Amino acid sequence: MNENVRREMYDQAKEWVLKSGEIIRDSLNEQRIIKSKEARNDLVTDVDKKIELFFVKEIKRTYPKHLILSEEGYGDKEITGNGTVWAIDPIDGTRNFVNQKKNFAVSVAVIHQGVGEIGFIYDVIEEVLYSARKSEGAYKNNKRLGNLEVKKELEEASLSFNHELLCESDAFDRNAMERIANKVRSVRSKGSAALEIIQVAEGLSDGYIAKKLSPWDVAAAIIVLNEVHGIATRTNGNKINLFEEGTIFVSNKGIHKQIVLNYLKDWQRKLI
Ligand code: 2AM
Ligand code: CA
Repeated sequence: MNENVRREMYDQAKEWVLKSGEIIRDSLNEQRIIKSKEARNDLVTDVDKKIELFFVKEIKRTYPKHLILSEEGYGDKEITGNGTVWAIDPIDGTRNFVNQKKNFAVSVAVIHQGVGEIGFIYDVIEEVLYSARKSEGAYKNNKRLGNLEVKKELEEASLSFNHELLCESDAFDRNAMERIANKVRSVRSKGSAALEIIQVAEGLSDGYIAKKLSPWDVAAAIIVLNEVHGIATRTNGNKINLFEEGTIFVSNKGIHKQIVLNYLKDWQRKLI
């Protein structure tokens, strides 16, 4: 993508992301309409839908040729990967939004010809905007994030896992998680994939391992992580196609290979 086009889209998207945060903050004291989706742990509220619709309307009005890949169904059904695609999660961490009224984020990515170009993760309650443009660095509000330290000692690492990894399934061996937990210093779980990847990008956590995440959960945060030289792959070490659902393992360069080779690679009974 041309640098000027990227900057122009970044400025436009930033305006929408900040506006979406304002709408969410204004809605915090209203009575919520909460529904469970097919998966037992998956929730959606009227705010998730309202915010997604806000983005879809603005993007379609401003960039009619762009496609939208989004969680709540207002985006496009057929995504080929060609052209410009927006991956949008109106609220990442919906359960936190409902239960805690914090620890959730708006996540917006722009992908052009399959390459992540622009990423925004907005922690709406803390009013912290993480952003990145490809090859132009990552920012926390207006402060540039430094490159990640390369830490090698697993014994000193703090990781986070998502809930699904700790449940037995025919798709993976959860003993791998127990083996990793025994090796590292601590394991946490925040409940928002986007914010957990961002914690790695900020150097506050050393890695995040999760199962079955969608493009809108991870694309924007991976774009930010790339700019600080963090690594994001599938749990078997394979490259991530930003349009596909799957597992994810993000970390700094120092521990990535050892965790994939010693703990994760043989862990999947089948690809998920
Ligand atoms: P969501 O809040 O947008 O649904 C929680 O571990 C993290 O995993 C959140 O980022 C959540 O995103 C994501 N996730 C993806 N699919 C999920 C599911 N079926 N159930 C619960 N969380 C899911
Ligand atoms: Ca969501």
